[in-house]
Formats: sequence, C-alpha cells, structure tokens
Amino acid sequence: MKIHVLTLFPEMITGVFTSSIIGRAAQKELISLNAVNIRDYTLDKHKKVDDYPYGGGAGMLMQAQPVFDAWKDVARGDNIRTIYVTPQGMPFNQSRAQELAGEDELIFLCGHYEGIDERVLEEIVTDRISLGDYILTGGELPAMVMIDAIARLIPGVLGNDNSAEEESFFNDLLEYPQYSRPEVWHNIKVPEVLLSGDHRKIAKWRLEQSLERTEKNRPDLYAKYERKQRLIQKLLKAKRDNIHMIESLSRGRAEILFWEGDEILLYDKKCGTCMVSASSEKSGKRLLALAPKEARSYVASQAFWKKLLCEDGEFAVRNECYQWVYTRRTPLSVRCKEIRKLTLEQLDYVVGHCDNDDAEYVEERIREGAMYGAFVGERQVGFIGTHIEGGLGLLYVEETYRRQGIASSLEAYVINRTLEKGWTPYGHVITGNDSSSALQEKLGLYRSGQAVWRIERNPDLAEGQGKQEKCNSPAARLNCCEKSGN
Ligand code: 4GM
Repeated sequence: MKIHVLTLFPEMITGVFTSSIIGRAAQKELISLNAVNIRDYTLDKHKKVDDYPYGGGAGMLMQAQPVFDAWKDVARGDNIRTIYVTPQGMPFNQSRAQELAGEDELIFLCGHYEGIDERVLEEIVTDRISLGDYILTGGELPAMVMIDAIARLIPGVLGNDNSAEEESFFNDLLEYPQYSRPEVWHNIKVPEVLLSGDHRKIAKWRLEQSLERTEKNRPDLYAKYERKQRLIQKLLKAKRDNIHMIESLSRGRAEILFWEGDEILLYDKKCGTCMVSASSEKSGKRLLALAPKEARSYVASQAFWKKLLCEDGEFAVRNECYQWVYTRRTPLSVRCKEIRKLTLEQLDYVVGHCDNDDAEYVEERIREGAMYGAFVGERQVGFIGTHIEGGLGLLYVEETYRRQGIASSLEAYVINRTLEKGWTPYGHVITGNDSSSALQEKLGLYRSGQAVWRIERNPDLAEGQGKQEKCNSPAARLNCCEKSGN
C-alpha cells in the first residue's frame, strides 16, 4: 500500500516510521510512506502557507493554494481516497481501519493552526476522520496512529496472520489478561487455570475475564455483545435454518441493524451481505428500508424476498440453497494425506477448474489462506475453500480422481480447520444438487428444513431479470464451484 502524508512537518512522519514494525514493513516493501511538505508548494515568496480567517476569530488558517498543489502533485488525477484528519470528522475505529486497509493507495492531509480553508477541503477530501474528542496541535500524530492501525492489518506486516483476528474489538469484547514467565512475580502467582493445560477451561476463563472487563470499562460494548448473544440464543431454536446468521454473528462479522421479534436484518460489512428474515411481506418491506444502500447481496430466509428485492430489477436471484451444518464438535478422519494450503502458485489451476470465472475472488481466497488443495504426489487433483461469508464451498475434484474419497477428505479437512477455530462448519448447496447433498450426508452434516435465497445486485440492469450465469459479484461467487464438486 502506498501512503502519502501532506504535512508541514514531514520529518515527524519519517522519524517514527524508520524504526518499529511499520518501518520493517516499509523495508519489506509491503507499504511505502511518502511524506510531502506542503510548504514546498507555496507560491508565496516568503514561503508563507497561512493567513487570517475571514470574519475574524482566533488563530491562522492554512491557505488553499499550497495544499491543493501538493495534493495534485501526489494524486496525479487518480482517484485516491484523501483523508483529512480533523476533530470534526467521523470517529476512527477498528472497522474503519479494516476498510482503509483494503485500499491500494491513501493520502492523509494534516492540518495545523485552526484548520484549512474549506474550499480546498471540498475539492480534494473524500473522508474526514477524527481520532477522538480532543484537540492536538496538528494532524500528524492522529494520522500516524491511523496509519499504524491500518498498516498492521495488511497481510505480512505482522508476523502472525491470525493475530489481528483474535484481539479486542473483533467480537465486541475487550481482551482478557495475559501472563508470561516467571510463574510467580512479586509474590503474585499466574492464575492456576492457565497452567492446567485444559484448553476448554482456559477458554471459559478467558471469556469470563473478557466479559468482566468489558462490562466494567466499556458498558457500551457490553450491551452490544449481550444483544448479539440474545439473538443467537433465539436463532439457535432453528439452528440449521439460521446457521448463516448464527455464524456471522458469533464469528464477529455481522452487525444487527434491526431486530424485533421475528424481524431480523443483519449486515456483514466485509462482504456487503445483508441477511434478512421476516414474518410477512409487509414487515419485510419495512426492513428493506433500513438496509444499507451499498449492500451487494442478500441471503433471504423467505421466498417473498425474491419479489421485494427483484421486482424493480435492482437485484436478481442467484440461487436457492439448503444449508448444511456439521453439528458435532468431533473432527472427521481425513483419508487423503496430501492436502495442503494453496499458494498463488496454484492460482491458475484453481481458476482453470473452477466454474467461478472471477480470478480476482479466487486469488483473494488463496491470499486469505482459505483454499486447500488435494495432491497425488506433486500433482494437484482438486481443491476446496471457504467463501468470504464463511461457508464451505469452491469444491472441485478432477474427473479421473472422483469416487475415491478425495472430495470428502477435502471437505473433512476444512471442517476440522473450522472446528479448531471454535466455529460451526456449514455450507450452502443449491437445491437439486444431489451429488453434493449426498456428500454432505455422508460426512454427517444435517440439512436445513427451509431453503435460503441468495439474491445479488443485478450487474446488468439493462438485461433485466434474466438468470445470472456469470460469477462476478461477491454473492455470485458463493456456490459457483459447488456443482462441479464431488
Ligand atoms: C483543527 C482543525 C485532529 C485542528 C484541523 C487534528 C485533533 C485531531 C487540527 C486540524 C488535530 C483528532 C489539528 N487535533 N482528534 N489538530 O483527530 O487538522
């Protein structure tokens, strides 16, 4: 990721980022940091960059001209997100950091004095973001904080790829206390349970500690967590029908946008997917009014959503699926020994054998470490993965290697990985795909009683309601490979 910082104090930025983890990431060329001195762009012969505000008031304002010219030099007419760091902005948080970590290039604009002439801000700024409700002497420190929070989410910046997933705010809870050697320090012993080796007991203790801390220090987060838990308890009454919502909530992916009785609207921001359930078409209509406009796909629990979402052609039904759930906690045996995580070396193989023609999506799944391959000797013969939404899918085994238990080994393997994370494995199978259904049954998964409808933004409004064969949007990607599996 390329990061530019427009500032009057470039040495503040470069100083911090020559050492530290972020400095190492820059050395590894995972990020590049370009500090640009706004003063270099002033046309004033005394190098002045500020002036008094019209209408009076305390302090000085940064003028439009040098800011604009510095920005123009960096942005080169490209469409780069430009973040103005200001106490008047939207609050910065982990989900904003995640969203910005997905960009290839960012520009941070740091103000000083009493701010910047509004006219240039209106022309160049795409996001106004604040670190919190306090005033600093300049925008450099908050910009650096944001850059640090964003950079550590870029794959490869932290040593361990999982560590960003398990920390505070990932699931609305603060982290539990941690202890290292020695066992006794200043006469204080490490809590006994952590030395027990009983992982179930340790997990239970850590959760209790997290809950206690969150309730005490962050009642706002605690209330959010409790509400999610209450909804999960309700959804568990029909576990297989609701598994997509249960897992999205408990894995910390989905937020509750609305929940009253049987009317439920969840949103998974990362993949732009709404999950909806309502008791009538009328209440469904009310729910839809609350759904984010940028939602790219829906997983709907009742048939009437097809009409509600698709009648004006904005969305189209991708498919109708049953949900299959692995309800036990015991791992399955994996007969095929040669299953390993795929790397980009195998990208061409996967793209070539997958119905999913969206190479970018497949690449993203491989990069995420979400794809596994089956090998005979050095030769790849099949693959499986988990979709961005979290369900199993993308299963394929070469014709000549079928009926040898390779597909079931692949699926068993991913089920075991999912269990290790403490999650419940599930997948979507298009209604009528008998061979995939047979495989699910063989592996001991249970089918939902109700179908769900996968509905996605219509990529081609002009073509209207026609069934979409292309797999070129996130929701379309689900199931694309399922029918070629087994
Ligand atoms: C006023 C207007 C950001 C002050 C624009 C910047 C705090 C934050 C400044 C500005 C800042 C913050 C500079 N102080 N809470 N000071 O994110 O750029």
